[in-house]
Amino acid sequence: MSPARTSSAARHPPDFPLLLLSPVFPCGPKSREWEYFDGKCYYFSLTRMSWYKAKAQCEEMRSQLAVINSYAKQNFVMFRTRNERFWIGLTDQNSEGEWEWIDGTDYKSTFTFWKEGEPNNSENREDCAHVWFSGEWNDVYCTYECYYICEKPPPN
Ligand SMILES: [Ca+2]
Ligand SMILES: [Ca+2]
Repeated sequence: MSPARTSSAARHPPDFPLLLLSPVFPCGPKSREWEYFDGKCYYFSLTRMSWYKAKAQCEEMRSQLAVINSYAKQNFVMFRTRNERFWIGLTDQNSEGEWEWIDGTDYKSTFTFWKEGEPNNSENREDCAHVWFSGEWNDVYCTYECYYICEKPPPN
């Protein structure tokens, strides 16, 4: 090892404690399950449940089901869901065919990434949306058991 590498200044740079704060771990240094992307923190569940339970689970963690409102976010999600089904915060259960984002984001003027032929409201009972193969979206019945994605702002 070079002398520079072993100097005490190199091992203990004076600003080291500061680096542990938000710039390096914006979702919190003790929150390994929350992943940072573009101003928000995301949780990818390891268990499957209905859309309703997933929604409640996110709320219990002071978050909400994810709202995918850009291609960049879609891309981020796609690489972490690995072709598995994950619920997102999109539903048409209030009015058939009228899709609504859980946070009030306007559906009609916002990015979508439906699989071709979806949403198809199969058997007239598919009112909740999940990501699937290649991250594309599909509607399925809301009691289906999926993994889920929660999102929240970074802690202060
Ligand atoms: Ca529907
Ligand atoms: Ca469908």
